[in-house]
Amino acid sequence: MVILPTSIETASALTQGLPVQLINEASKAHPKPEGIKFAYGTAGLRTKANILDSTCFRIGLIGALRSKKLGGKTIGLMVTASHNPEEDNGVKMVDPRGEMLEASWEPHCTEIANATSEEELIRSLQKLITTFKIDVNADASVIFGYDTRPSCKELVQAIVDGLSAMGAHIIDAGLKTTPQLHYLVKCHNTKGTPDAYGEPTDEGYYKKLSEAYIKLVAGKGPGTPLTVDCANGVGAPALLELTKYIPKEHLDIRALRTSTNASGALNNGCGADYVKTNQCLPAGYDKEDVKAGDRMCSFDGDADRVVFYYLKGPATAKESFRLLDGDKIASLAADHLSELVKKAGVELELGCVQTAYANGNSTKYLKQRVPVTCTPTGVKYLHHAAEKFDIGVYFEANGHGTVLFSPSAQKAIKEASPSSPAAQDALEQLGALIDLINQTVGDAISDMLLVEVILRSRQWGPTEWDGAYEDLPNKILKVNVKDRSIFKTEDAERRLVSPEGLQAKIDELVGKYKDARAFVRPSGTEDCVRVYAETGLASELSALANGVAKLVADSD
Ligand code: 16G
Ligand code: MG
Repeated sequence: MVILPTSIETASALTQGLPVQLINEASKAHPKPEGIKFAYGTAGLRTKANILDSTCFRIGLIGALRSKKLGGKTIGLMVTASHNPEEDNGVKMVDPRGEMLEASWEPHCTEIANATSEEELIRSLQKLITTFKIDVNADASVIFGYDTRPSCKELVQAIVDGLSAMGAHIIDAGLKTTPQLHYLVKCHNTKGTPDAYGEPTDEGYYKKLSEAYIKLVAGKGPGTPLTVDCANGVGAPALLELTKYIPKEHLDIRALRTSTNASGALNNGCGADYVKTNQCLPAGYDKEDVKAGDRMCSFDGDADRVVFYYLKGPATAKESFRLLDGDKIASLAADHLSELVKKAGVELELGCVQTAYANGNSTKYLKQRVPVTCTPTGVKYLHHAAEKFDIGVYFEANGHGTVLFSPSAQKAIKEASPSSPAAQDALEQLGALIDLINQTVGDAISDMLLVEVILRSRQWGPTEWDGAYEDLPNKILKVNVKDRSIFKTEDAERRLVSPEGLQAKIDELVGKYKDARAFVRPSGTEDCVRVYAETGLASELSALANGVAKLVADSD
């Protein structure tokens, strides 16, 4: 007779190998600050760096368990707070294919980060182990990277302490952009397989991108300079390294805001978020000899976002500034890739994924050309929706995005027999684009190269690119509320279901303006509620945005 273990017996058997003693001891060196509530959100765990030590230690523990759950596959941990101020920091987990942590683990990360004592910490770890039936005795491998923030060193030590307590194999990737870390995770896990993504080294990353780029721009004549604002962050050394692999005639970079050691400089008056939010040049650019028509772009603090822009008049005039944001990158990429697919004569469906923040006119433009879907904010949602297409172009308006080629699309492109030299050329270009684009996550460097390739191949400057459609005037406002968790949304964050009655009031207000749209959602990274408004008439924008913000504030 076979005696099946009861669930309690199964649970205790599962958690038996947990090194409780080691975890307890190590945890004492990383006490949780009292009265603070952490939450694993869209960007992992992110807050002021000086209260993150215990969280990093515990994420180390969880990272090791995640790897054990997946049979020892390498998991990534990235220490960064992206575009946030320098004093913030954060940590997020990267799954084996280079994608965001599986959502069902997020509440456990939150619970474990909030355990108030060693006993509670062990209990919450045991709960994770039994919920996901983790073999604690399995091997674990974790790679971590970090950005240029001064707080990273100590936080990384906390992670290492967590990983060591669990006996994980640790790979220190050092200073990295977030997308480089995603790349490395995928490379480690696919090495030696038919799906090998690339060499799991820095050199492998730069070689893969630069070789594909050179293939795509070869013979297209010398390029014109591109000014890059590196946000005084980790994108600066990465960009500098990349330029060593690409001759200047192919990529002529003028790197600005590269002070990674200057205290307080990170994201300060510069970077993709500053430029997108304020819809203006990085501070001080008017003294940087930038001229009308120059191509410029800005990375964010961890180089996973990029926005482009140019001036159509003098730098000193605010109205000269023209933003080419994530929506404009999506339209450029979708148009170019659709054209190549058509020329190549392969049957592939290309679709676009946006969020509610996409400018109404970009959605209109794209919908006339390709299928478009809308998801909630956050890369994990867009990424998964993009996987449903053969070629999925996804971009948030803030410049975070990439293009995914499904395995079958990659196969079709590789194996197609071209019917003409033009088809052959299109297939070769698609093949190189598959390598140029970092398909694990949005990557400022890779996206920047993609834009450069498309502009070069069309002989376009920023003005021609900008001509696709005219952005509707738009604004994002921040409203501080007592409790943002009461703001609940539906329909990909385009409508509020709670607080009751607020959506009806917003609808009524929006109805008073021409071609207007507005929505309200709780931020996933800051303690506030965000209001987005767009109107057909620029003169009406502030009235609508402020009006909606007031409705939110009054409902509090
Ligand atoms: C995070 C998200 C980004 C999103 C932003 C919204 C990832 C990797 N990053 O930075 O995609 O646009 O949050 O911030 O998912 P919010 O919720 O504060 O508006
Ligand atoms: Mg970022």
